[in-house]
Amino acid sequence: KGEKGSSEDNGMQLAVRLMNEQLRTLQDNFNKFKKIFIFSIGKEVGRKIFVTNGLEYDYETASRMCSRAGGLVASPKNADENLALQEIVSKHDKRSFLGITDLHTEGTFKYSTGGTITYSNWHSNEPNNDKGNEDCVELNTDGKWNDTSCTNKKLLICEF
Ligand code: 289
Ligand code: CA
Repeated sequence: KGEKGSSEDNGMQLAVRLMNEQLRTLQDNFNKFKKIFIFSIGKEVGRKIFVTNGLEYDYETASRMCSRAGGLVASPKNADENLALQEIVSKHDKRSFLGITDLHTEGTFKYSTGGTITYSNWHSNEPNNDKGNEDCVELNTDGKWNDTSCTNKKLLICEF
């Protein structure tokens, strides 16, 4: 190998340097886009991102819209996630559905993905299955949960 290296080596080095520059530009743009996105319509908690479109739908429609977008109706698994969702519902001053129902077995609340819930933040005296017709769960602006009718329209929040 000569001191200067072959022109093929030099070409390769240049190509790698250009690709690294392009990668850095892409990463910078992506990070900026993510910040703007989360600032305007979402919240990031750990590896989850919660996003709303600001509109209200019944549970079935909400579920379909989130899954069509590649996500799920938001389901807080701990107090930090619940707080992030509370901040979204407070900002919009609209209660949201959670991806939790007892549609399968009355009184046993499960995630839309299956499995009994491992975290909850029920309001006192809830869930009460009022009028025998409350199989979905809404998140109030105080962060507390209430079981409610799935045909009500609530703020759409998906998680990704
Ligand atoms: O239709 C009844 C609901 O709007 C809610 O009314 C009261 O806040 C409580 O009885 C709740 O449990 C109930 O879901
Ligand atoms: Ca209730």
